[in-house]
Amino acid sequence: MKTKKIIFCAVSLFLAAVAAADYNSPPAWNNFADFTHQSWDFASDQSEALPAPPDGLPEWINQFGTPGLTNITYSTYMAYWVHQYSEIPTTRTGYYGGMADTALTFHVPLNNRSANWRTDVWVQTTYFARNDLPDNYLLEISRNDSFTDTNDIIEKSLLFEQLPEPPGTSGLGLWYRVTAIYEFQIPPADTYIRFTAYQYPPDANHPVGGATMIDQTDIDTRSVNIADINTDGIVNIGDMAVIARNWLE
Ligand SMILES: [Ca+2]
Ligand SMILES: [Ca+2]
Repeated sequence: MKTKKIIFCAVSLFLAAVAAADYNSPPAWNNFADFTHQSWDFASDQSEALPAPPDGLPEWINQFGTPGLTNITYSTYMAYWVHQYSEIPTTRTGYYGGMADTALTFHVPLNNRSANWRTDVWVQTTYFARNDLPDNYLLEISRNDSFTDTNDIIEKSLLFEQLPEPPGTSGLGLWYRVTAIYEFQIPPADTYIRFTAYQYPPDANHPVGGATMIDQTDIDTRSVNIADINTDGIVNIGDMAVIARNWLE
């Protein structure tokens, strides 16, 4: 019985560590063509030196150029880079936010291969935002930084999670993680990704509203040949087998 309890505690500690870790369940695209990886954890204030290259771990990998945090936007002046809020108990450090909606834009250079290829983009952001609405964020992806070119981009998956981490003392916010995968049917030379976190807005009882904190953003990409039907990174007999099994269906 005692042993079981110790094992249970060890598992709980491990799960707690996993829950607090970012770059959570990455897509493992390392062996695919044109793999890129970038993590920003905003450990220091880079707002005066944009674009800011990824500062998180694992170290960034991109053979097509230097990825960057290109833009930071707040809806009021009461937001900036913060190492840690004293009033919000969290082990997380280094984030852009404050008493305002907060938006960060990222640029990732890609390989614009021929039409026989597609490009997949995996995006994950960990953030603190209003807890009274499920749509407390906006995730946008485009070929250009004005976010007007979204042609031939398909959202393949979207996972919205509330994290088991302490809320703010005001009771107006919680920690969340959003993980999405997009497919560019025509490979672009660049992608721009913008993540917006929405604060609990000021009201009669809360004159400045709740806080936002964008704590980390991770982006992985790959190119996939459209003949790689089983998506294992190579076009070979395995893809023929998929065709054979589905022949004339
Ligand atoms: Ca951080
Ligand atoms: Ca294959």
